[in-house]
Amino acid sequence: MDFKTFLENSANVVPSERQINWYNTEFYGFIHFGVNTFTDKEWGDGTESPSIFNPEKFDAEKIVEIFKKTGMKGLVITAKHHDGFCLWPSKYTEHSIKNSPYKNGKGDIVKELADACHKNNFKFGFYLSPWDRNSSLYGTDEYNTYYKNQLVELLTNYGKVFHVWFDGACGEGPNGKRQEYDFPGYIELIRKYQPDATIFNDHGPDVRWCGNESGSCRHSEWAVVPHELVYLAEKQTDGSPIDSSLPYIYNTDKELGSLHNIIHSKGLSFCGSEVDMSIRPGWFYHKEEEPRSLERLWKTYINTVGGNCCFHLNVPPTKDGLIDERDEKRLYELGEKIRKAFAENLAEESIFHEVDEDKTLYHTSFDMNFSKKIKFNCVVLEEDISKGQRVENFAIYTKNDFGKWSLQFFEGTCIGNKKICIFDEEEADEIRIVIISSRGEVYLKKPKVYKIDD
Ligand code: FUL
Repeated sequence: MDFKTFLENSANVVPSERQINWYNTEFYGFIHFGVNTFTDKEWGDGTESPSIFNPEKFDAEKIVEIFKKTGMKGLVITAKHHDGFCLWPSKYTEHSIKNSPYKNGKGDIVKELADACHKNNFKFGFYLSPWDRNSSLYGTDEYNTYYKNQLVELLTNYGKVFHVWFDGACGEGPNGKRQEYDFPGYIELIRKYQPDATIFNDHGPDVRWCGNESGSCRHSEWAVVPHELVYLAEKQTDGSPIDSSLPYIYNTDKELGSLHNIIHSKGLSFCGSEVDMSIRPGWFYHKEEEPRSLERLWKTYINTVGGNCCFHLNVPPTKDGLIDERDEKRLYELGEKIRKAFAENLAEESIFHEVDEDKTLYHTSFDMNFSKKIKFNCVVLEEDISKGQRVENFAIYTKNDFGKWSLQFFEGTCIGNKKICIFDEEEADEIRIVIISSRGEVYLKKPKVYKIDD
């Protein structure tokens, strides 16, 4: 295949409707809750007694309210973590909430949260750990049936699900064996019962892991990546100049979707990156830990939501089933900062157009004209990704005193779903966005411009 055809193919790798909806969710909460909350551990070994689980003040509505105020649009609950303890009364195991003192064994944390989400127009999702250190079936074919049965319970009894989170961890079960997970079989069930839900997994199909748990995002975070990396996703292009063997690339690599990586691929898929991180060092609640600073959370928000990813922030409830006051305060601060920063789009009335004389297939410019000079330090760029992710490099300019477009104040790679560009304050009545190079024709939405206070 010649290079031009290859570029054209890569420009036309497009997201599904559900992937576009997922991108629009942008920022959602993760809740790690279970027996570890009571044993003060990160990983339970499956021998915990259900009698320890009793979050007497658990308040799902309050959690949804706090998350909403932070600017999140949904949440994902650990319905079962590696210890195998189920936060819903699963028919298929005794290792569950039904044998706990919580509401005298009549409680169902998954239902309480799902109901609170649906009632408050908040998206609901779940995490179901494939690794189960309690099930005696783990390591045998029957475990996959057991896991699928649990999946169906969660997919059919709790209303609409927006996101299903598969943890890639695969350790030993109680009998010392490891399990071969039937991901294609699990995915089939999700497509059958919740066709709109996106599926997160290290290797796709819909959303991939960013490769770390510290909230850092690649400088160039492409959603169009080698199929070998996300082999559970639909392969949208075929063939490549070099037929490499599997897998030559991994989630933690510094570069994933750049041209020099994808050119060696056997095919390309669309699979955006989710950045999952906890507000505290641990995923589960530990009293002595402190929440991360506002600055760290804000930067992570900007770099993820504004870096062609989604931000999945974990906030673990306490033994009482409440959000720790320190976390609640930090979330409130973050929500306020986000709200204030993006409250007023200064470009609402501006005129936005492509500069015809600058346009070739792989290069173009867009101008924004304002009726008066504005002060700003943030420009938000978005590609219409329903047509594919195309922009390789761009720069943003204003004019000098002689009317020439020579003052470049920002340069970046990758736009994709959203790029939030923040820089020192500028003052201008005209802004030019130069697409230095792209993989095909560029479909840029009208940019938004803000003045963000410190
Ligand atoms: C990891 C797990 O081992 C952690 O406990 C946590 O659930 C994190 C989100 O994923 O693989």
